[in-house]
Amino acid sequence: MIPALLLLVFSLGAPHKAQADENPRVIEITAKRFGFTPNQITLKKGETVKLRLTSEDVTHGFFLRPLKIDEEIVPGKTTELTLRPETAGTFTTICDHFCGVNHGNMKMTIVVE
Ligand SMILES: [Cu+2]
Repeated sequence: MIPALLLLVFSLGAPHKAQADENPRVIEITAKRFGFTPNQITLKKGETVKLRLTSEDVTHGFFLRPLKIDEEIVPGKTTELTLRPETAGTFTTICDHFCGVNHGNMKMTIVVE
């Protein structure tokens, strides 16, 4: 009786997980000279998230080699990117599109735990 019940719980659990991946958590990120808002986000390892990037002024970059992110954020346009980090750690995305004098300080932290 108990194993059958467990089986039922597991089979109900599975579609739930698939559904979560189809409707991932959406995180809005705004770029503006010379920073990102929010400037730190925390993700769970293996979690699918959708980042929605917009710019409030000029074109910025959003680059992070370890997570294979290489996007351009163009004013008036929303750049969407789906991410599923498989490695825990603290990562720093940079703006790799020259946007002004403090361009080199334009960074955002992604924590994967
Ligand atoms: Cu920039």
